[in-house]
Amino acid sequence: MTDARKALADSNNLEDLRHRLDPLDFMAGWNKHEASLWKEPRTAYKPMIWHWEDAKAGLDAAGRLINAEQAERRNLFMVNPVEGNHYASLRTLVTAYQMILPGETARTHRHSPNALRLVLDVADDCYTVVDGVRIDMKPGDVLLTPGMCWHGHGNEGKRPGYWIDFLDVPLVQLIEPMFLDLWEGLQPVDKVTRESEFVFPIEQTSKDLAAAKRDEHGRVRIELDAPSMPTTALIMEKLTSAHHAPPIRSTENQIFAVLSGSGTSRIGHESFRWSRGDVFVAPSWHYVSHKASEDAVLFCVSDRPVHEKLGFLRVEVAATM
Ligand code: GTQ
Ligand code: FE2
Repeated sequence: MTDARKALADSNNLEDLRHRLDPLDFMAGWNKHEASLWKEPRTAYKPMIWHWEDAKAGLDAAGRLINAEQAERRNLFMVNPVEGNHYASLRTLVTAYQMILPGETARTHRHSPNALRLVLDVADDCYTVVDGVRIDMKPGDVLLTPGMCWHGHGNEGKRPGYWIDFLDVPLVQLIEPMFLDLWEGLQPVDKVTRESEFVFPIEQTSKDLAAAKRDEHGRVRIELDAPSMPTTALIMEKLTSAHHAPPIRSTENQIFAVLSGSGTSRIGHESFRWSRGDVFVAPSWHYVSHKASEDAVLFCVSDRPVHEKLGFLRVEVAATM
């Protein structure tokens, strides 16, 4: 036995034992500095809102100051102001506003994180190319770029195009399977279509929302069926000023983007007033409820499938009086 090991074995008291375990990078469970388990989720991530008008002003300035080639993507990430965080919007997800100027291309690349976009303001001829398929954007569309699908963006129109990106990058950073490949320029287009598994066109979403029945909580919502997106659930919810559902909390991390209308949402103990284009986030286990002041549609991106797959999903509805 080495001397150090002998000393360890012969420890006379807990204090000695701890000092001899230290250099071996053992931590005695009875000496833990902080609890490793707790009664219920207590995320440090904060309920937050970001306003579209601010993002637009920032992106328009960036449009004067940096081109798409220099920027790779001209985007503004929505960073949750948690100590040590410089990127994520929530523990598992990140969201960003992105803008592309007329005549620009944002070169093709692919990465293991899954990404999707909600189109905000575009005119004709603003598009994404996913695996060689050019999809022209319309406001309200949801475009998918599943993990490792090649994707780039272009704008052959006359006006800047703006959209909101959602990615599971923080989850990938956490579990580490990060891969990225770059293409030279924009991938050639084999096909131009809006009928693709990569797009949920606004026309269809509107029809489906109009036909949707209220669920058990009185919510009018549809889930976009995206089997190629393993980590996110995509939900469109229609809110009317006459109805509101009870507060619901879930282990999910949820990002909400306002597709249309205005209202107020309560996330935990905070209230946020929102209107078109704004983005707000509900970290795990915060009660969420929405109140529309005029008819509104919210788009929700949640990490629910991750919780479901791993057996962690819990949902609770607040008792109503
Ligand atoms: O458009 O490919 O906001 O890869 C962040 C990472 C957008 C994109 C973002 C990305 C993209
Ligand atoms: Fe990307």
